Amino acid sequence: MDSVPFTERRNALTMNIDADTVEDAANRLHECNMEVFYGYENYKGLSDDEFLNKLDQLVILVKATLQNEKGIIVISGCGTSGRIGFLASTFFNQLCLENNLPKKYHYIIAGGNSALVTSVEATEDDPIVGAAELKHVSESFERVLFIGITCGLSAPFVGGQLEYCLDNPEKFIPVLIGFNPVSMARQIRVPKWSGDKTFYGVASRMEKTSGALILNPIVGPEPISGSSRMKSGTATKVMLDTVFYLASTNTNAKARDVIEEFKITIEKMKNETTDIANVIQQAGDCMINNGYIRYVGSSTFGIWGMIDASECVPTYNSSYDDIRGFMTNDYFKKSLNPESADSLVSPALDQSTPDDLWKTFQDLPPSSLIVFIDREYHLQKALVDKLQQKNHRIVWIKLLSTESLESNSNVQMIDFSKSITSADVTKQYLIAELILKLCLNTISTAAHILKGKVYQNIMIDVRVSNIKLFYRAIDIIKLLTGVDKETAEKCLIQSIYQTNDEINNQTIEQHITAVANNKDHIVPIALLMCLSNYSYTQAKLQIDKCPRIRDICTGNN
Ligand code: F1P
Repeated sequence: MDSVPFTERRNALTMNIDADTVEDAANRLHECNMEVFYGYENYKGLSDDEFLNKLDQLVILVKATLQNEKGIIVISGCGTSGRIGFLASTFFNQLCLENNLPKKYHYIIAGGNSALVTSVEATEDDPIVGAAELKHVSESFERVLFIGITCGLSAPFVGGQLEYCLDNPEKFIPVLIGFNPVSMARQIRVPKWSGDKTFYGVASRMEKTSGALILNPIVGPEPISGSSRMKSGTATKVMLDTVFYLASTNTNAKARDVIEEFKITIEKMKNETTDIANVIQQAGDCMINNGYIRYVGSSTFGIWGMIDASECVPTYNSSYDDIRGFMTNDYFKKSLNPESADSLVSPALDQSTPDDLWKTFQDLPPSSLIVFIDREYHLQKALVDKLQQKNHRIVWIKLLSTESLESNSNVQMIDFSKSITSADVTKQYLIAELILKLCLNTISTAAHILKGKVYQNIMIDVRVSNIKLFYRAIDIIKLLTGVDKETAEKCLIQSIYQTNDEINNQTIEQHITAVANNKDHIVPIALLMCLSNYSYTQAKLQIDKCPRIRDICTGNN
C-alpha cells in the first residue's frame, strides 16, 4: 500500500459511499473536503507549517514578478489542474487591470483551449509539446515565474516544462504544485521523453536545485479514488487564490490567515447538508431516468459550471449531454488565449441570451434539472417559469445574491450566502467560487454514484484517455477481480480494440489513440471478461443489457 501514491489511494471515509443514503454521502464528501484543511492521518494538509512558509515565499516571488516590467507568471497544468490555472489567471488578470497593471498571468493547458471544457488528455503525456508551449509564451519576457501543477506529480507535459525551466535558470523560476511526496512521483517512462526521463527524475532534480520550489502538501486520498478534480483541485484553487490574493493586495496577512478564512467558511457548508442532499437526490433521479442536468451561470461562476460538467465525461464515461454548463455572458470567450480561428472550443462558451437558452432547453427530456447559479436565478426568471411549466426541476445555488426566493416557490434553493461573511470583496468572490466548486462537484459526483457509475469508492467506468488512466484502469481491474496484472492488461487491451483476439504488437500510445474512437464502456467490459471468463463479445453483450455498471461488480447484472 505504501508505494501507492496518496492521490491514487482509497479514502477510508468513502469505502461504502455507493451504498450510503444521500444525506450520508453528502456528509462523507464534506468530511473529505475538510481533510484538505485539517489534514489526513498524520499529515496536516494545508495547515502544515513548513508548507505555509513555502507559500509565503511564493507570495514574495509573485509580488516581485508583478512589479517587474519584463516579468510574467505562467500557470500550467493538464485537465482539472490546467482549468484551475486558467480560472486563477483570468480572475487575477482582471485585478491587474483594476490596479492599472498589464495582464501579468498567462495560462497553459495541455490540449489548448478545447481542453478547458472537454477531455483532451492524451497531450498530457507529451513533454516536448509542454516545453515548446512554455518557450513560446515566455519568448518576449526576461523573467518567468513558472507554476506547474500536476496533482499526482505525474504529467509529462508539466514535467517537460519544469525541465526546460531547470535548464534555463537565468530566466525561469520553477514552482511545482502537487499532492504526493516526491518519492511517490511517477517513475513510468513515456515514449516521447528521451533519455528514459520520468516525472520522478525531474521532481528529484528540483529538490536539489536552489531557488526551485515544490509545494506538495498531503491532503489525503480522493473521495472517489483518483478523482483529482475533487480534493486536489480544491487544494490547488485555495493555494493559487491565497498566493495571488496576498501578492496583489496591500496587507500584512500571511498565507495561514487567508487559508484559515477559507477553512472556516467551507466548514459552514455542513449547515446546508439537508438541502444539498435533496438536490443530490433530484440529480440522481434525473440521471437514472435519462433526464439531463444543466448549469446556467455568468463570469467565472458560469465557467465553474461548464468545467464541472465537462469533467464527468472522462471520470464516469458519461455522455456529453448528461450534464452541461451554459454561459449567459461572453466572459469565458473573452478570457481565452488567442488560437487559430478554426480551433472550435465549444459553442456553449458563447453568450446565451434567455431566448437562446429557451431554444436549447425547450426540448430537454422530461424531469430534467436546471441549476441556476447565483444572480442568474433572478436574471433568468422568465426562463425559470417556462421550464417549471414543463415540470423540470429547478435548483438555485445562492452565493452573493441579496435576493430571496418567492414564497410558495417549489424551487430547491441551497443558500450559502449567509456563510460568506468576509469583509473584503475580492475574498468574498473567491470564497463564493470555492463553495460553488465544492457544491457542483458534490452534486455531479453523487449523481453518478446514484446512477451506478461507482463501486464502493472506485470509478468503474473511467475513460482510458492517457497513460496514467491506462495504468489506473489496470489497477481497478486487478483490485475488483483478483486477476494478475498480465490478465488485467490483456483484457483491457482487447476491450479497447473491441476484439476477442490477443493484441501484442501495439504500443501504449496506440492503445490510448484507439480509445478515442471507442465509445464503449471499456473498463466495465474488461472487468466482466476477467470476472466471468467471458470473451470480449460475450462481455460486451452483457454490458449493453446492464445500464447500471455497478451491478456488474456486485453480481446483480
Ligand atoms: C491531470 C488529469 C486530471 C483528470 C484525469 C486525468 O492530472 O487531467 O485532471 O481528472 O485524472 O489527469 P494531474 O496531472 O493533475 O495529476
